[in-house]
Amino acid sequence: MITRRTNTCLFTPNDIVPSHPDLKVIGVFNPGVVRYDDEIILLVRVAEAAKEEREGLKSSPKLTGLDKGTPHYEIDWFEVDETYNDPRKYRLNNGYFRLSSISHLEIVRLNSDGKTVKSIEKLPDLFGQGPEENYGIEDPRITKIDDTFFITCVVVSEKMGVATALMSTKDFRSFTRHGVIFPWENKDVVLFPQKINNHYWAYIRPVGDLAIKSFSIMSAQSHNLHEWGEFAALLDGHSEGCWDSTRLGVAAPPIKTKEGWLFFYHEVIKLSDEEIGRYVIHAGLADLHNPNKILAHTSDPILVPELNFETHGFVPNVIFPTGVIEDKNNPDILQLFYGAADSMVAEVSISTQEVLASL
Ligand code: MAN
Repeated sequence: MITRRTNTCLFTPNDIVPSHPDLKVIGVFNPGVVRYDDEIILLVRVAEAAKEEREGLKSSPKLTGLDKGTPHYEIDWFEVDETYNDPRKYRLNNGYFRLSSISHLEIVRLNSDGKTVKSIEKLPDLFGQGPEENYGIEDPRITKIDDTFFITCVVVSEKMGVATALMSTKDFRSFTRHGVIFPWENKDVVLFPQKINNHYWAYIRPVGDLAIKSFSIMSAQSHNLHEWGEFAALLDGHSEGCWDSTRLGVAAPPIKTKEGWLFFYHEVIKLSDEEIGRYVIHAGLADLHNPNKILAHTSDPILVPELNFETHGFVPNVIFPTGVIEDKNNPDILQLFYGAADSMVAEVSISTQEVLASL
């Protein structure tokens, strides 16, 4: 484990105004992060659930459209399999799943220290739009390539299931959608901040039903950020446990260091199929000229959920970093921004040298 130099809780669901009178905010978490002028900008995931409760039924909100920037929702009610125990989703009696909440993104501006909030803003562009996003947008990761900020995010819909889509912006006021780039079922997609050997690169984490082995972090390459190929499997889970106990996913876009591309990734440790597990954090290092070559990774986690706001919340025992920036005043310090227990957003500062020494 490495030393937490500073650790700050930034904001909680109480700081967010619901987007509709029928909904309540149950979590604000998993922020994409970037330094922009004198500020640090976070794109945060806001999860909302129906306020109303009905006996014997569970609710799942979906977006039906935006009217002058205001989202419209419909709430579906289901009888569910009561033996399935995961606050994030329900298993319906026909075997299909529905989410217990719906997410959109909001823009949070922090002062340049990354520890104090200046403003939190809703933008119509950052709600799910159209049939590929009608169950919402989740877990954004931001990468600046040349003068454009590219955002990979999970989109959920009846049409496409759980997929990863691409958006871009130059000013964090208007956003362009580029559609789904990794279809069902792909999460934890991060882009590298520059071309390597004339290609754009991404780390991705596809999953499926017929697991021959644990799911790997993979790489993919592209000429244009839209069409991806050259897939290579890179990293498998490290821990012993049940068959899918070792799900991994890259946390945030890799950071260039003299030693290689430094990246952080989560590992889900669960001892049985029934439990959600603990989300712990590892670090890895990849060759600067070939991200398929993993030079080192930690075998023991560098961060585990241990503070009260990490071990308690909507999904207990979760640290889920989705953004990393270098401290402006101290080149050795990295600030990791993470969702804690799928409930709130926090920041932890760590030393790059200490992380590299642990590899
Ligand atoms: C999944 C994703 C994340 C979430 C974690 C922890 O990996 O849905 O959005 O934060 O689980 O619950």
